[in-house]
Amino acid sequence: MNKLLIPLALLMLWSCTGQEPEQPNIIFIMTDDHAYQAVGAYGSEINTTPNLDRIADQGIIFRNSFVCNSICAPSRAALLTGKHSHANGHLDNRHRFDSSQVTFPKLLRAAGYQTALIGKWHLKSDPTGFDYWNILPGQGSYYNPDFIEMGRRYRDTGYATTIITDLAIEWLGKRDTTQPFCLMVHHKAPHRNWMPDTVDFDLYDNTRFPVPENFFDTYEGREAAAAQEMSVIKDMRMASDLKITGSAGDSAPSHERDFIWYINHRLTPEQRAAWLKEYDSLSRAFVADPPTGDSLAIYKLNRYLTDYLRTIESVDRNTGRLLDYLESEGLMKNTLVVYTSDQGFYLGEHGWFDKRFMYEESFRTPLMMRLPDNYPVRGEVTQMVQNIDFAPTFLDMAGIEPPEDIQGVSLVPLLKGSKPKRWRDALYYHYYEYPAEHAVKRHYGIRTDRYKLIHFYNDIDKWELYDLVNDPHEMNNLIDDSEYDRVEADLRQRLDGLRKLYNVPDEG
Ligand code: SGN
Ligand code: CA
Repeated sequence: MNKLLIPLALLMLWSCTGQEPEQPNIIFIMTDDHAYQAVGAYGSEINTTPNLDRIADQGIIFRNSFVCNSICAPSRAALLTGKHSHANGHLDNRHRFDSSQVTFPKLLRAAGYQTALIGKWHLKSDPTGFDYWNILPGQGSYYNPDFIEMGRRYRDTGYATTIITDLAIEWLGKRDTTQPFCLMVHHKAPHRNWMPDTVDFDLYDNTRFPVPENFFDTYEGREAAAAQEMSVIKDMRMASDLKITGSAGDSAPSHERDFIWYINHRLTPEQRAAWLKEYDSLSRAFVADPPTGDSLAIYKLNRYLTDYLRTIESVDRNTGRLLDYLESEGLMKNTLVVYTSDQGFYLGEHGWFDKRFMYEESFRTPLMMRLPDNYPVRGEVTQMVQNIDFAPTFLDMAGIEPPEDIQGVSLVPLLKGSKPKRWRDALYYHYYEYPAEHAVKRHYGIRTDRYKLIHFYNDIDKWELYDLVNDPHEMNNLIDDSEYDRVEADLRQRLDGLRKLYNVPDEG
């Protein structure tokens, strides 16, 4: 039978028998910049996420989940196409997504799924392959966000994470219950500039978070790391990032002006009153007695983490609301619920915020799944998986043959509990957005279960080699250590092999 006809046949069978369709529903929840270090199920030492953890507790947690290019829009393009950046054409945030490409929502839709996308999109071209879409333009706004609903622009009142969840629940309530569905819920949070909901202002007040042991990293032997501009100490903006106004601490006064304008013009009087109550006294205390040196560095870290974690609190609460809805509607039985982020993030490790580097904190991303009842596996999955695997996985679960040129692999064998003998033993990574904000140089590399080899190129030509067992924080570049010559030679060969496998063009 033609492969596309199989889902149709299942659907007909279901409509005749009145039983649930075998094709599972899919709810894909993705946040923007949520570090695994700030997820309870991953052992967070700085916050709790009881609702996100519900997904892992009732399902599975991926211990080794990675992206292929740690930056927003490329990550989304990889998710939709199941292909590395060079193959889907979306190398960096400045590109416009070629929406004529084959994507998994298009294929699901052709096979009878209702498809919807709500929240951050960031791919510039309009979404394709969705019966319903309602997106934040560009980066979106935390407060009173604009939306573009199938081409119609409007402004809503409230907090982005809550509104996106409301819209998701509303869409679920209106959907055609005779068809399986795929709903993508894409939050803006916890993206910079970390503006919390007013209801979360009492959280983490005066908390002194543990300082990562490499917070004061000096980047010996790592030239690209030394050249970055994403330092908590040097590159955080006092006003928009840390919410401290009047300190004269911002390099460009326009940053503070723009931020104050946003507070005065975007927020409702009630929101503004709550905002000023929270941050005015902080600002006054800072200006009256400004910390200096290391104390200022630690102050910035604490201020950053306080607001970052508050935005995650709202994600957690709203995800709980969505899970409660699915439970109350009896939808859990046949629904795959995915929680992930478009990539990881630095929470002070190496002294940083932001992402982009192939180092662990930004290369990894949280991934938890609550599986439909007929998938028996629960607990941990330790195999290395990557964001190019989503598309083939969802297609596989729906019984749709993935396109031949897809580069990710289906995770279904892992979800079914078979222990595949030949799972991938190395990952390919490639970051392109340079020169650009945060000054992270172009690089590509390979990661195995133990080692990582990275080549920084373009206006630099440097290799880095890490032994992740002996040096999990990637402080010690072993590229010139002769004891690792054989490891390096092997990794170079395997990296060449991956570049051939994925047809990476020679440039870079
Ligand atoms: C904005 C942020 C950056 C961030 C990029 C990309 N600056 O430009 O810090 O790296 O987005 O983020 S800000 O001053 O506007 O906050 S991404 O998630 O869209 O890739
Ligand atoms: Ca992001």
